[in-house]
Amino acid sequence: MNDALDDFYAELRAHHLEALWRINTKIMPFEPRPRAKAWLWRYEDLARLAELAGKLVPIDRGGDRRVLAAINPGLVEAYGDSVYGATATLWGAVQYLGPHESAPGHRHSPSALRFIVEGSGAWTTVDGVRLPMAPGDLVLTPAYAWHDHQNNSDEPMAWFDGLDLPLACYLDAQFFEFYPTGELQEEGCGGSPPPTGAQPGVRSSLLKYPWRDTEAALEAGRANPDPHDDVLHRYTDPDTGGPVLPTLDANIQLLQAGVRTQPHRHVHSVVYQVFRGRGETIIDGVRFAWERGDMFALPPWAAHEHHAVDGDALLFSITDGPVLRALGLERVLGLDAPQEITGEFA
Ligand code: 1HN
Repeated sequence: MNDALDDFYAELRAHHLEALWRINTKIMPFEPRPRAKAWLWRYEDLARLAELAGKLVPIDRGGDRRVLAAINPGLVEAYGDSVYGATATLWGAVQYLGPHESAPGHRHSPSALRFIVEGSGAWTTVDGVRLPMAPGDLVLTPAYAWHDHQNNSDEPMAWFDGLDLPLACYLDAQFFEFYPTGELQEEGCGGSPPPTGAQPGVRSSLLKYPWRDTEAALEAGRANPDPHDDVLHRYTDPDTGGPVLPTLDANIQLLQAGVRTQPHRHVHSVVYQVFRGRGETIIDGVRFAWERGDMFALPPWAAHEHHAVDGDALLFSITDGPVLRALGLERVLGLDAPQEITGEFA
């Protein structure tokens, strides 16, 4: 009898089939069991290693970007070296340009944004529009927009890069082109139509969200805090009210001194970068202490709550919320009681 069953399973395998009852709890758990782990990358390490990369690795003409990407160790455990992301869908990285360095033009199907934590004197050019970058600014490089970066100052410059690249990789939907000259765009050169047949989504008419406006929105938001996120400002496309990029939401939240947010869970994953201040986020019972410039990843469905330590703190973040909502896969659940702390991230 068992021989017959073993033979049957072997024959299934030989025909490249599998029986649902052998895999159902793996592929259909009662709730998400993400392979990505909650993780934190310290700015101390990011800044030091980015600077070292600046010394060791020149940016070749026609080459690419000096970017150090967050690689989630839980994804590596599950999938080996075929997945590169801070979460299964989100790329988070630090990009570094030395004094008077530039990163040449290119464009691609994944959508990207930059958030500046520190430094000034550099700009990103998007379809010929020069966008100076200063702390607190958010700059978009939508799908198929030509973009290059230039640092004309005597100081190095580093910023956070967020992309939907892991998702695009999973969907095998990456297209990439070098700028035709292989160099920087001329200011005012304009964009180009997307490659034949490409169907990029809605592009926000606003490509830069300056800190001044964001700060004003946050100050106004103090009057209307959210129990789970305190003062949350979602960056939006001014024409549609929708997300800044078809696949990505960008948010910044002010954690007011003395406020402890209530825990909640959601299916969208998040990559945070600390813009200002210090604080703690409890994720599934583990305490993550953070300070300026640190980057941390929140996997799908992880319980989390935040609080600032020593005054106000500001967290910038990206999420794949627009994807989850478009697919009908989002779920958001508030939790009643603060989490019990069971460990420290070290
Ligand atoms: C990219 O185009 C940039 O333009 C940064 O600054 C990071 C990571 C993967 C693929 C493209 C940039 C990137 C990227």
